[in-house]
Amino acid sequence: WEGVHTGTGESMYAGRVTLGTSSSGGQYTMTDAARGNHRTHDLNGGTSGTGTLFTDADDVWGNGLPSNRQTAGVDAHYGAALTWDYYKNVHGRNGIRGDGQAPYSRVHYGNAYVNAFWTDSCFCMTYGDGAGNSKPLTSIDVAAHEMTHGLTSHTAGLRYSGESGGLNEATSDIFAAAVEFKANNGTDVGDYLVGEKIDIRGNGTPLRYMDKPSRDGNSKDYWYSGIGGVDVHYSSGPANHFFYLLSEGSGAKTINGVSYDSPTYDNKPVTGIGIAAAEKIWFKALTEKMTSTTNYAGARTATLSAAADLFGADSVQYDAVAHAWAAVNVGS
Ligand code: ASN
Ligand code: ZN
Repeated sequence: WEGVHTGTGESMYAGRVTLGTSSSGGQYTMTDAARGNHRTHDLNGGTSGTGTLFTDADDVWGNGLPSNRQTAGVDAHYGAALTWDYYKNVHGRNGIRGDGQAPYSRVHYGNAYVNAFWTDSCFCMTYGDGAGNSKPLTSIDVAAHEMTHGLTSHTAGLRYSGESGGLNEATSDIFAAAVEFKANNGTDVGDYLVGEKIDIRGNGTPLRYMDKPSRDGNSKDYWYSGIGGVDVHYSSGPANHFFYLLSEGSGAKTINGVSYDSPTYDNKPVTGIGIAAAEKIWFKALTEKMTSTTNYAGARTATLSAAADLFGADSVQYDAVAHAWAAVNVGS
């Protein structure tokens, strides 16, 4: 009776989903054998250790409500699966470490904890339940953001401070958006917003906006000398803005029902090349060109080099990379 199974989950953020599960010892476990044995654990309010692996008698998990302990597990497990599939199917990468092994996920961290995070030392992602207005921190884009910190750590290794820290954060936001577009499962269509479903401020606004990062009140739209001194979640702004412009171009646009209006530093328009080309360029730059100390100027060089490798130095994609960086005041 041991084996690989497909369970059913009632998630909080994506409706009814299928889950990779396993059976052992007469019960099902949240162990995704088809995706590097990604496991989801219940920390049950703890703040350290592995907690307990979620188990279930009938392979039907959660009920869509946070009061059911399994529900947060369903969303975390599903978000990790989508992210695994994204890196495999879009970029040909077998796991964020490239070795076929998945990290594991921990939910119900602490008491009313309003954050989620990646930890290198446990090779794991951790999610809080939120507090007050904010909902559990287990939406698809948040899961993809955290798991991508693991990819960055095992590739470029962008140091988490200064300009490289902003690029590290932007990388997580960029692939969070890319995973969401790829998931496009009806309840979670793609957008260039980060954490919109968590409702962390209780007024329906997302954590971050990629078309014009300053919409959050803190993030920077454009590079400037000294940007390395601000919080990495704000110095990520120019790179998020670059990725939006490279994908979609400047000006007003509505995508999947969400309205954007992306400005440029020099007020010159930028024409986008589509997210499918843009995500290939960022991935190649991250995994083959950037290092732990790459700054904004280095990210420009890395993405230009990646675009030249992928599309040629005389391609529209290469020119668009140069134009999108100029539009966020990097290079000329
Ligand atoms: N949720 C945050 C992040 O992944 C946690 C942190 O500040 N590192 O960026
Ligand atoms: Zn982050």
